[in-house]
Amino acid sequence: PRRWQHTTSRQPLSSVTPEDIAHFAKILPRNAILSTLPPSALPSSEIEQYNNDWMGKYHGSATTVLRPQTTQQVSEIMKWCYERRIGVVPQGGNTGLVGGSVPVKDELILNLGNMSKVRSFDPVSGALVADAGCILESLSEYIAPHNHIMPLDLGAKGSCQIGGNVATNAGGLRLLRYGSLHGTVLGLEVVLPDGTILDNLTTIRKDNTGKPTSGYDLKQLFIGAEGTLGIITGVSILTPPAPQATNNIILALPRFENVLPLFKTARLHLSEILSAFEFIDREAYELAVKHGQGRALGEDEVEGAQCFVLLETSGGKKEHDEEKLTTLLESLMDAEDPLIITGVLSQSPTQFASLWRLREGITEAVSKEGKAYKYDISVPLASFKDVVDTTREHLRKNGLLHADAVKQVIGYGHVGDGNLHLNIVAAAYTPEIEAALEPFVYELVASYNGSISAEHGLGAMKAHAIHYSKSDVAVDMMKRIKQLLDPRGIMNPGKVLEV
Ligand code: FAD
Ligand code: 2HG
Ligand code: ZN
Repeated sequence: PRRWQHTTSRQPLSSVTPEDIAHFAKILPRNAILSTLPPSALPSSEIEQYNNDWMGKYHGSATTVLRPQTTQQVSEIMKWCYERRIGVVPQGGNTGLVGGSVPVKDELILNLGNMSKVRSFDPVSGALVADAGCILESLSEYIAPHNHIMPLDLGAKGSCQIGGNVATNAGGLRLLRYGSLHGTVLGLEVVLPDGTILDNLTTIRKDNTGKPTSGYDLKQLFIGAEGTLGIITGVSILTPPAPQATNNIILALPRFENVLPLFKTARLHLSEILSAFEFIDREAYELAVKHGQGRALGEDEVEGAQCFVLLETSGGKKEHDEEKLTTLLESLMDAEDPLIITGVLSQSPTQFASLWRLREGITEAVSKEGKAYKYDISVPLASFKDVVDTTREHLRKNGLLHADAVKQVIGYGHVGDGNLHLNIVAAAYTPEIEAALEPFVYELVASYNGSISAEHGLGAMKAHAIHYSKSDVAVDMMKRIKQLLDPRGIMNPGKVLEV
């Protein structure tokens, strides 16, 4: 992986010193300061988990991790770091997949894990206000008795935090139905790099359309900023009522070309109850099964299948939804040239979860198989397969497609959002594989007028490649916003933009 160097024209950033630790001890209780520096002088193994990312691809060398409990404490920490020009990496659940949540050098890690209180929930409007460090799944559990669900869901739900979700503008499995966080986030509380608290929560709560009555919609700047503009400490989000009935079905397709007509047909038949439409290619499916993610379909059911689609419906009435699904299935099977080989409908909550696991569990299966190069791209749906095949062929031509280098090239993703997850599963991260993949993949995506960063963010991985997705004017404007909000460049340096 690329090591980023601080090469800005700004003054260099400072390393944390024992004097800084003495100052932090005035703000935080002792157990909220983890440091290899005196006086605690912990062994570096104690902070290893904070310095390394989920994939084991990006490694920081921070000496110090702070775990504040209140917004006021975050503000005091930032005031000090601003004065001292100490780089700060906000860290949520550390499940990010682009190296954004760990330092590039020895920046201080500000971990939000101790800020995990729900502040309020209005069961009538569904507005939930929570500390940024609340785990996504805990929030789902908190609102479930009120018959509400979180508007987003992702495989990392057991570890990722709502603040991290907002900071990355996470998409996930429900975007097709509930839209992006740019629409569902009502307001944010953010600590700016100099310690100023921007409280956008209270005002917006009074106007739960989420739009400010006048002026700039400032919260939008922090959604997807990946911690480069400030630290999100509180989130107000609109949670939809829980659907009264959910079903899911996995469909085996004889050929990739059927995915698009299938999507059109499913939308036509299911209209408002279609809540997810996820693509899994054959190799991704096999990998999920191999690593025990969900229940495999029968041998005869997958025979001749080139890919799979996981489809979910969420509606108001079980019988009504089942009828629609059955009619869809019948029309798919009855056609002269059927779009699907078979469809397996879940019959119980356990089967429902197991079918979802086949899709949600791919990332975990990949990490059990090897080290993954992940490209989270937007390209026209019709080109999903071409992108995967072309990349595989390119690696083959470079002599890298064998058990000791690249084991597999797989594709899966969110069809409804045109978002393909291209994963190259390697035996190890090596400079040769990275050189073969980059900029190759970025140029391939550009040739389809796609985006190199659909939902995971740019982080450290793609800061240098932002030009593939954004115009010079847009990048320049981003740099100016960064300069305005973070003039000393202390917020998550080296991420998103190379400044
Ligand atoms: P972290 O990984 O800790 O941080 C991510 C970025 O946000 C970093 O740049 C960090 O500095 C910044 N950040 C974190 N908290 C804050 C804060 N409070 N204030 C300011 N900045 C902050 N992503 C998707 O979009 N869709 C998916 O379907 C999806 N599925 C996943 C499945 C698995 C198994 C895994 C491991 C990851 C998946 N991801 C997915 C990626 C990841 O889970 C998301 O990006 C998630 O939103 C990150 O949340 P986090 O709390 O772990 O943030
Ligand atoms: C998903 O949709 C996630 O499963 C993770 O966004 C994708 O691991 C990946 O590449
Ligand atoms: Zn995804």
